[in-house]
Amino acid sequence: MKKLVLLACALSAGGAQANLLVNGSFEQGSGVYAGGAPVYDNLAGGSTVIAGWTTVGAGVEWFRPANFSVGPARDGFSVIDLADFTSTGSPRDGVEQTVATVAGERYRIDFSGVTSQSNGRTGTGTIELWLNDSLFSTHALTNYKSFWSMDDWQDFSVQFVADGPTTKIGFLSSQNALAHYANVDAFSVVADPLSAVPEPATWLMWLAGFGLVGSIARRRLDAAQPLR
Ligand SMILES: [Ca+2]
Repeated sequence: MKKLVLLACALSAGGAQANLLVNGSFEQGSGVYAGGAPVYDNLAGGSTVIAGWTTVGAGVEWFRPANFSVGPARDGFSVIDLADFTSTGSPRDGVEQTVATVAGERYRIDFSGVTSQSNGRTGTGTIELWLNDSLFSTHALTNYKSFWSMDDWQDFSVQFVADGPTTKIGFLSSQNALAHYANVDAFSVVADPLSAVPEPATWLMWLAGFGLVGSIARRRLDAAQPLR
């Protein structure tokens, strides 16, 4: 049994995939946060202040929920609002980053979002996932509250198969920022191989199955032995 446990641990450790995104939690960057100022940073389109990311459209708001006595962030301290408050949502605002991929391989994108009805917003929000400048999927935020709390994050997971050596990934909003919040955090892109190594639980089921078959075979063999 000890060998089985060791095997399960080894498989579990080997199954962890690295996040291909740089700074997927929006914790690193320059600008006002470099000095630790307790304010949000309103970033226009084309900004590379958030490490690893480029803002598009009218940009985003980069902030720490704790500075507004709400939160916590889904991961770490900082999040972004894809619906920048200066934006009308046309054409789109948000952040983009290009990651290295292998054509034909599958990947999984995970991210989290939260919205609210505070400050005149409707309590709805939509996150658009764009791959190589094409809309791939849309995700509705439904976890609103009548006050701005940001304590009820909604988690999303999407799979895609890459069609080239790089994939540009965009998290965008096409909504009027004065009517919606689309606060997001904890983005990750990981390899999700189509021919994945089975999970440890699957291995253990297989091994248990082999043991059962072996046991039945032994019993049959015993039963077939002539009496001496
Ligand atoms: Ca974060």
